[in-house]
Amino acid sequence: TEIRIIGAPSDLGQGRRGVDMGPSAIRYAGILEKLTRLGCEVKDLGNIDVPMLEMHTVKNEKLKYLDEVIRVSEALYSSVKKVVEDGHVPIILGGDHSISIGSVAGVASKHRNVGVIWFDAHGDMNTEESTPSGNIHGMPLAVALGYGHKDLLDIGGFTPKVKPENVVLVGARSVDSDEVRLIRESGIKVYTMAEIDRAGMGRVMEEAIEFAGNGTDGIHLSLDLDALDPMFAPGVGTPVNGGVTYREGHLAMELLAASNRLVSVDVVEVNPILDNRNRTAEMAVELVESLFGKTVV
Ligand code: DIR
Ligand code: MN
Ligand code: MN
Ligand code: MN
Repeated sequence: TEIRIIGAPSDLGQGRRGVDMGPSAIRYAGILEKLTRLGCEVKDLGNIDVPMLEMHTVKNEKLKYLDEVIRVSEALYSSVKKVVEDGHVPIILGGDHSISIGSVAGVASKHRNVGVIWFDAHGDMNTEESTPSGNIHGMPLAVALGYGHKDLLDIGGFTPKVKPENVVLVGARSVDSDEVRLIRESGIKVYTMAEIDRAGMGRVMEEAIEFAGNGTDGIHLSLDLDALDPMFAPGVGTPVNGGVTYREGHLAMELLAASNRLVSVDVVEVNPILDNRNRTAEMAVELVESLFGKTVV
C-alpha cells in the first residue's frame, strides 16, 4: 500500500487562528521524508481549499461556521474517497478536528464497516443541543455515529458512518456535562486516562484494536494531538493536563502498526502559533513514523 497525504487547513471548527497552519507545520517537521525513509511509498496531494475564517461570519452560535464546515467536509470527503478507492492509505493533516467529518465519510464510503479509534483528551460527542462552545470540532465523533445537524450527517449521502460497537475513544479526560449523556447512550467504548493508568496503554490498545478491528473493514485512527500530555504536545488549542505520555503514545502507535488493520489516519489540532518551536508537529510526525512501522532494529 501507498500513502497519500492530504492537507485540510481548516480552523473553522474552533474559531481560533493558527490551527489552519497545521498541515504546513507537519510537513515542515518532515512527514514526507521520514515516511519515505521508512520505505513507504508516499505522495503529497497538497491541500484542499478551505474558506478563510475572516471572510465569513457566525450565523448560528451553536453551530459556528456551519456552511463553511460543510463545504470543507464535502471537499475532503471527495478527496479521501478517491484515495481509498485507489487502494491507498490517506493521512489527513488538520486543521481542527471538524475535518474528520469529511475524512471519516470518505473512508466509510469505501469501507462501509470501518472501525474507529479516536485518540483525544475530549469526547468530540457534542451536538447543537449539548455544545457549550458552538465549535464544530467538539462534534465530529457524534456526527460519525449519526448524531447532529442533518447537513453534517448528509456528507457522502449516508449515515451513520460507523457503528458504536466499533468505535473506541482513548485518552479522554475532558468531557462536557451534557456531552456525557450521549457518550453513555451511544454505546461506544471509552478508555479514560484513569483506565490507561490502571490497565496500562498496552492492554488498553489491545482491547481497542479488538473493538475497532475485529470483523470490520479496517481501522481509521483519528489522532487529536491534545490526547498527548501538553508536556509533549503544547501546540494545541485546548490543552488538558494529565494526558498520554511520550512512551504511551508510541506504544499505542506501535501496537496499531502491528495490527496491520490501519486504513486511514487523521492528524489534527496541531497549532504552530501556540507551540514551542514546532514541537507538537514533530511529536505528530514521530507518532506517525511508529504508526507506519518504525522500530529500533
Ligand atoms: C469542547 C472542546 N468539548 C467543545 N472540544 C475539543 O467545545 O465542544 N475537542 N477541544 O477536541
Ligand atoms: Mn483559516
Ligand atoms: Mn478532538
Ligand atoms: Mn481534543
